[in-house]
Amino acid sequence: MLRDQDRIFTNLYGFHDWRLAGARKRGDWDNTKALLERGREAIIKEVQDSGLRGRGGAGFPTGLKWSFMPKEVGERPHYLVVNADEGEPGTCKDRDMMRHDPHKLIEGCLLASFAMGAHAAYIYIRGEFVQEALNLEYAIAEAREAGLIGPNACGSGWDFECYVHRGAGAYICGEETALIQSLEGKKGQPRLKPPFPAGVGVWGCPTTVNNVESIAVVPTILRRGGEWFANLGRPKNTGTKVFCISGHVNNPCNVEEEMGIPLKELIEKHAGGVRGGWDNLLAIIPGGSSVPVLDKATADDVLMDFDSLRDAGSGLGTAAVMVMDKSTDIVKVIARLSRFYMHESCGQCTPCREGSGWLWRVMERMARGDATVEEIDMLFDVSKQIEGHTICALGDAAAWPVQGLIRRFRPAMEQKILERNRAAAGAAA
Ligand code: L3W
Ligand code: SF4
Repeated sequence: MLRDQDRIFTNLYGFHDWRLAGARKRGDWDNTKALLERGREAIIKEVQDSGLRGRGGAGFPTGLKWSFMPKEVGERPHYLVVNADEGEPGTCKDRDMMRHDPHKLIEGCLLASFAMGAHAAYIYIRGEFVQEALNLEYAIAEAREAGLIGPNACGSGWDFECYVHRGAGAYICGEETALIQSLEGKKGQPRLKPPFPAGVGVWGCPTTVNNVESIAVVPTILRRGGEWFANLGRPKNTGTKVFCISGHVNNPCNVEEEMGIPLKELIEKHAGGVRGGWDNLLAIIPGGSSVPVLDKATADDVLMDFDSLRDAGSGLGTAAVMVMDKSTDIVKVIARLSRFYMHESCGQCTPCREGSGWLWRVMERMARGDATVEEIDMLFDVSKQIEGHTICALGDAAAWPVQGLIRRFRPAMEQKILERNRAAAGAAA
């Protein structure tokens, strides 16, 4: 279990003042100038040494991503974009960080931007996060007033501005290329990669898009050292992580823990356990709605990190842990998720546009038992035709929950079909 002294987001629960005075008492903005004076390469190396992997879902190494930015700033300015469009169902960690710890994010923006040669950072925030956007704007104004950002930020000689841009409620704008389009004032639709944003990003300029948590942990990593972070968690899955635990638990919460904590321990220590006890557990979605569901047997000993969950047939995703006890109709749950992805598909690619709607319609029938057992295999086959055949990961995200359901809970689907057939036969008799 994570020791209190290794927690980064000590203000996560909002007990203390999130404004500059409170943030400073917690160590934020403490001699940031000295961190900047280490130089661009040294900052990137420290983040690489920490083993930090992106906290938005894909787990791509953050320091490596930064290293893709051109070393020299030529005619095209460099930009940092913070993906604060937190829309993944079950996920509410970035919201808490921006609400209760905005200065960690702003200081992280300065350090990351400097390391990548960017004089401006855009925080693209989900439109529904009204209070968080207000807190961020307030904190940015405080930082500017104190000379921490703006011209000659922290007395370092580096000019840096930070802007908040509010989204308008589309899940797909959390995909990095759609986010860039939206930031530019265009329709928020993903585009093919490559080119990656490090080559062609905002207004065609070199850009790095990072999740809120990935940037907010950077000041602490630089102060305490990449080695400190790398010693937490497990190899290739280092550091602390904020988990969002919701559903059928006694105490739903956001909690920062060590990467690689056993799932069962996470739920029992921090969320008061599963309603009715661990044996009453039916299923868990461990990383936001885009990753496949786990059954209890797998959840019993799986560790909460990128590689362990991948090996278990799921993923860490955004680390949003959704717990379902035995009262849950799991087929109905996945049908509801299918509706979500169908609704949020931007419609550019045929497999996603047509396939997500098709999955939803068949899943609705499955939830009613109004299907044949053979259609379960067909459903799986069609989901495979969507996976990997689209411009962005939303197509995969629509396919994976359905595949997870069929892999782990096929008997529940067959049971519904049999029951409906039996009821129909009884009515006809
Ligand atoms: C330069 C290369 N850059 C990869 C960069 C790339 C991106 C990052 C990861 O999807 C996942 C998705 C959702 N040169 C590069 C390179 N990059 N190769 O690395 O890229 P990628 O394509 O693996 O993932 P992605 O498109 O960023 C994100 C999953 O997250 N998700 C949901 C997300 C929702 C939220 C939210 O609400 N906050 O994050 C949940 O699992 O399914 O798999 O930056 O440019 N050769
Ligand atoms: Fe749009 Fe879906 Fe294609 Fe992504 S996969 S670009 S959401 S149609």
